[in-house]
Parts: sequence; C-alpha cells; structure tokens
Amino acid sequence: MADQQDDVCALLNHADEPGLERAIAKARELVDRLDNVVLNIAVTGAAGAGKSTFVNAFRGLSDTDEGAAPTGETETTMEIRAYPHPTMPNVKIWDLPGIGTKNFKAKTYVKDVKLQNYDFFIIVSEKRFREYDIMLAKEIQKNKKNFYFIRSMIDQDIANAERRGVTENDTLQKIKNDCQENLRELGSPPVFLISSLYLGRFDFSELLSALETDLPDRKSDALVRSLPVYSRQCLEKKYNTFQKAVWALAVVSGGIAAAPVPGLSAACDVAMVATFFTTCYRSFGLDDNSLTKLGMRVDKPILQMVKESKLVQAIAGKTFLSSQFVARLGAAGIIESVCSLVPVAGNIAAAGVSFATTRSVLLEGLKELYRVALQVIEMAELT
Ligand SMILES: Nc1nc2c(ncn2[C@@H]2O[C@H](COP(=O)(O)OP(=O)(O)O)[C@@H](O)[C@H]2O)c(=O)[nH]1
Ligand SMILES: [Mg+2]
Repeated sequence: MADQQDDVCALLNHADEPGLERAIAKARELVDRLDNVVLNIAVTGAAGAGKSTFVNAFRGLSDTDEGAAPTGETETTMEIRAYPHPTMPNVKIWDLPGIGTKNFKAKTYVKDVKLQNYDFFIIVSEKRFREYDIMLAKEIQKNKKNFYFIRSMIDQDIANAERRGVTENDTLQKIKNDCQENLRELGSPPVFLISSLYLGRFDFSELLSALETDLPDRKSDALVRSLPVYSRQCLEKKYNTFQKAVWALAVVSGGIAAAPVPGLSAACDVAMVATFFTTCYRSFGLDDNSLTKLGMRVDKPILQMVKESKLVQAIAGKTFLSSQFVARLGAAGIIESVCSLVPVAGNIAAAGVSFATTRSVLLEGLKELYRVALQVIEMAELT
C-alpha cells in the first residue's frame, strides 16, 4: 500500500497539478502529444544553396536514399515540396523556393507560400545572404514567426582555406563576421555555420539549442526525437525526452488496466510498451537501416554488436503478439526485475499497481536501448 501511495505522490509531483483526476487528464494529453505533435519546418534559400541536402541530413537520409529530396538538380519548376520524416510523418520539412523567384514574386510570397503554416524558417545560403533572404526574414518577423540563418557547406570553405594555409578557427570566425555584417539591417541575428555532411561538427548543436529554447516544449521534444543521432549529446537529449514521457504513459496504461492483476502481461498494456520501445529504438537509430548506413560511413561492423541485445532483437523481430512480446522482454531480463512488484492476485487498486509496474518496465527498457545506442556511438567514434 505504501508503494502505491508513493506512486500516486510521484504522479502528482510530475503532473504539477492539484488532484489526481487532473493529473490523469494531463497524462492523457501528454501521451496524445507523443504521437501527434505536428511540426512544420520551412527550409528556404536560393537554388544551389544546399537546401535539399540539408533537408535530407535533418531527416537522417543520404541523397541516394528512397524518399530523399533530389540534390544538385537544376531547379526548373519551382514548387513547394513537403518531406515527411521517415518514421515520424507528423514532422515535415518543406523545401521552399526562395523569395523573388519566378513563380514566387516578392510581393505575393507571404500569401503564396502560406507563411502561417510553418513553425519556423531556416534560411540557407552558401555565400553571403542576398537581399531577398533579408526581405523574407522581415516578412517572417512581421508574421511573428522565428527564422534561423544557416551558412551552409562549411566543410568546403574549411578545406579550401586550409589549402591556402588558413586555420579552421580563423575561417569559421571570418565567415561568421562576414555574415553578421551582411545581416546588420536585421540587427545581426546569429548565423549558424553548418555542413550537412557532418552535422556533429560546427554549429548544428547550437542551432538545435536555439530551436529548443524558442519552440514550445511538445514541439521541441518532437524535434529532438526526430533528429538523426549525430552526437552523444543529441542521444542524451533524446533519452531525456523519452524519460519525461514515461510517467504519463504509465498513468494512461494504468487507467486501461481496470481489473485486479493476475500477472504481469495483464498488469501493463503490452501494446503500449511495444509501441514506446519501437519509437525509442527508431529515434536512437538502432534499426537495421540506420545502423547499416552508419556502419558504412565509419567502416565498422556496428550492426552485429547491437544484435546482441535481446531487447533490440525483440523489437526488430516485430513480435507484437502480446504474450510473445512479453516472453521476449522476459528473456531480455527486463521484466524479471519488476515481476516482484506485481502481487499474484488481490484487490489492490489495479491502476496503482499497473502504474508502478509499467513505469519500471518502460524505464528499464528505455535504459537498455540507451545503453546499446551509447555503445553504437562509441564504436562509431561520434563525440
Ligand atoms: N561539401 C558539401 N557539399 C554540399 C553541402 N550541402 C550541399 N552540398 C552540395 O551542393 C550542391 C547543391 O546542393 P542542393 O542541396 O541540391 O541545393 P539546393 O538547390 O538549395 O537544394 C549539391 O551538389 C550538394 O551535394 C555541404 O554541406 N557540404
Ligand atoms: Mg533543391
């Protein structure tokens, strides 16, 4: 009984709401958001600025992957195109033509591209920002939306400058100064120096931090979960967003289990657990496709190592028939440790018991996936 009271206290603390009912309502809302947050990111800039390559990198795709935005193409038909995230289709990146192009005249641009539909704008340039880029930023500002300037293809600038004996730091500083000078009439907003070939280098993590600060929490979490794992810090952020969601998932699952608890498979909502683990597994880049790509990039056989985790095997095997899934989780040693929490039978309120059990299962499984993903990062020598 004491355990149950502790759980309810923990729940109320997390929910930051007076009253159990309101806490449960808030949990339901959070779980809804976990799957249904809509995020529309607009990427704009001149032809050849590196927009499509950035759109692909943001979605964890290389240029040759199925569904990747075509890159290096001469833009003849200028159109707005949406690129949904491969595993989170509610996160969409839009490849927008620059302002002042043939089909998108400056005067009617705001109306034509439906500026209001986007959460924020990324304005890309591979050189200095153009007059049109600045004009667009002003329109975005008028519409009370945020924009972020990206100076793209930084890896190329560095390679070129190194050939002339200029150091990386000097090159980065010079480009940053030039860009800010270039954007003086906008009050010299920050400019993020990015290479879409190496998201883990240069200013991508600063860009992410700025976005996290500016976006509402639920959108910021969706963004973090959707990004490819490009660094250890990115993986940690992902882990934190999932940890935050666990209590809400456990509450909602508790509400579903209305009967006394005969055993574990009835105590927690197995379908929900399976969905949650699959989401984490994809977000951590543990699926075959992501691992193969990473393995090729860094020339290391990462895939085999990951396959040693029984939980990863269970998720990859897609055995979502409840009993089989639970059996596989049991084999992974995750459920065993929480079995003791479940009474064999009894009239303890099922919701309370289920909350504790489910929370433990979710936290343990999440920790296991995080552990494997960290090993992957170490093997790939991403920092
Ligand atoms: N080295 C390097 N090349 C890039 C980068 N981003 C884009 N490119 C190349 O620049 C060219 C134009 O890029 P693309 O994404 O098609 O530009 P868009 O017209 O703005 O969509 C392509 O050949 C890309 O491969 C980058 O970060 N580094
Ligand atoms: Mg393009």
